[in-house]
Amino acid sequence: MSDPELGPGSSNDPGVRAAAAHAMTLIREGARIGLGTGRAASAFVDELGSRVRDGFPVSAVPTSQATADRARQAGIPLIQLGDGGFLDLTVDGADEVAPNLDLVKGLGGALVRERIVAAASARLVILVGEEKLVHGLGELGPVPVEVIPLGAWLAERELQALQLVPTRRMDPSGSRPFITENGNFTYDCALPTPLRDAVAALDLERAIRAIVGVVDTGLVLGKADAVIVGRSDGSVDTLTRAGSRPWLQGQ
Ligand code: A5P
Repeated sequence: MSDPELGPGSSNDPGVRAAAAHAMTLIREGARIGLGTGRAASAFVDELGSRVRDGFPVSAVPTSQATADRARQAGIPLIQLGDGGFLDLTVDGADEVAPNLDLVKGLGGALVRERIVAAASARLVILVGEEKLVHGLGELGPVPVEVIPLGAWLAERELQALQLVPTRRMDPSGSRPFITENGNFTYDCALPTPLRDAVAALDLERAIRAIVGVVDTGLVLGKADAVIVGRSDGSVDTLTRAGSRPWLQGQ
């Protein structure tokens, strides 16, 4: 997992900070908010916390223990998913953003909870630095896949049969598998080539989900309503689904 405090894309990166500050303009008093996991989501938690400490009323559902801890420290009131119905929005990060706002998520290890909380939200807003914008998903890194440990051997073979190169993620010690907060393994699956378009992404997502023992994939398709892209000079762009660009075709 990435260190949330260091390096490009960290929660202290100026671009990520700018995107997080801009996301605050979307938050209304009394909002019920899903809080993602990772460096960009942490930057947003910090921004939100500072407003809450000034008396701004919100409540939030975290997508991981790390985010819950950070939100509590920041003074943000936490609620259970389902308390009071749907959330107004979820704010999260992503590992890659395709031209139509399809995403790869999960390098931070919380993809299942992130998907559940996003599904219980009226809107999903993603915060990234511009280095995460790609022409085709899989361009920068692997697609994470969460797998029930009992099914791991079988799932690994099936992932290979889809021409993926799955690597079981290890914990920071390097000697034991990384275990998600749901008690599962994660396979980081390298793609032979980036996905050409939204149809290829959907086909791959369906094929992976059809494997016995797979809980979820990091392909988050057709879900993001807006992506706020932060740049190191502090400027931001907001991309919306309506303004999406073509994928790899015609490049
Ligand atoms: C966590 O499981 C992930 O989905 C993160 O949202 C994603 O990895 C982006 O993380 P960063 O904001 O740390 O790059």
